Amino acid sequence: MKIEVVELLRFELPLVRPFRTSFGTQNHRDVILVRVATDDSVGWGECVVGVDPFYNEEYTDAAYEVLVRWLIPMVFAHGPLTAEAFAGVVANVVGNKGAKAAFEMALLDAQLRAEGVSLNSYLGGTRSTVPVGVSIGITPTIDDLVTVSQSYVADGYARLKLKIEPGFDVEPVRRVREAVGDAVMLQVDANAAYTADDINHLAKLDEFNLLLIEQPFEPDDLLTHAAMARKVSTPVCLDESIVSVGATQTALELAACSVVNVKVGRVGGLLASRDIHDLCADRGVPVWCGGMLETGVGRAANVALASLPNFTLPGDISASARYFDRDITEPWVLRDSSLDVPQTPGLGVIVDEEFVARLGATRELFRP
Ligand code: SMG
Ligand code: MG
Repeated sequence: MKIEVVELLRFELPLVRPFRTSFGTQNHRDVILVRVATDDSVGWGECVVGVDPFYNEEYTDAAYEVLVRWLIPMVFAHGPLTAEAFAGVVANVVGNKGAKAAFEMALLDAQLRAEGVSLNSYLGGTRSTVPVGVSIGITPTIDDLVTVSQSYVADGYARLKLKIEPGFDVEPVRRVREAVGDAVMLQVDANAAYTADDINHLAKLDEFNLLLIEQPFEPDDLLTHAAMARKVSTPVCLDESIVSVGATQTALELAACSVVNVKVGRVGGLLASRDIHDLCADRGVPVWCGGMLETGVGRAANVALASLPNFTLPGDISASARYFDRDITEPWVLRDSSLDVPQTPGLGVIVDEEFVARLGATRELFRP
């Protein structure tokens, strides 16, 4: 592809309700979109990093700067390229995987639109709908959590994920399990809020028939995750620790997890995500698609990825209405606790640029 223009759009999109995790509260998305125009097509990518470096070390101001100062110039200096070549072209930039993933997504979208190929078929997807769940933030009271959980079940979600932290774990899970019954799939996510001293406490979650417990400990503390996996019967899943194929291999060798959360923005892009999927499939380890409160753009990438065969657990890929009053693409709609996989070229969604402009988006243009 010969790239003619790269454009960065940035705007805020309010969430329908605050989302609180063990590391902080989010009221809106600070969205960066990458728009790539080639001689014969246009592609879009979404940068899913947080506004603060709390989930991982990336944050939106830094991701924007990395795109402007390094990634865009490196791509322009390289000349015509494919989406597959992108990771190699920007390999000198260490980390910054959310920024890289956004650029790669836009390149892949442009390339596949030009070829008339849908993202899901390019990646090797085998499903036309993907099962999804909803991630529920920490609430002021357990009663609130029960109410919110019941409302999502009423909306049609067959799988709930509860955010937990020290002081908000066993009792909230017990109450939600009692309220929603055994038929609803339930899992928890600690976002690294616990330490090795908490293993016996976390083992109390075993009685609630959870699908998994996600990332109880620090991302680089694989040995404590392995110790936990030996001690508890609930499967341990890693999120923040899974930053690459190599990190996944190490985690599996150490038996630090038996389930893997794959996030495009955390591992550096859709192609690395597919590689991690393939590795886990070879090892018989199920994966599922994580979420970063994406707009319709990033959600399209997640849905296509989740259509691959070893994505056997529901993803954190909820309908647009769970996040925003109005999405920036056509809305994603829940049906049978699933989303439909687009079959049209590329990501298969159209960005509502008029709406994005009304949100006050800044647009910065770059040419070779
Ligand atoms: O996109 O529905 C979503 C949110 C899923 O819980 C979710 N993501 O650790 O898995 C996670 C969190 C990280 C994002 S917190 C803003
Ligand atoms: Mg998580």
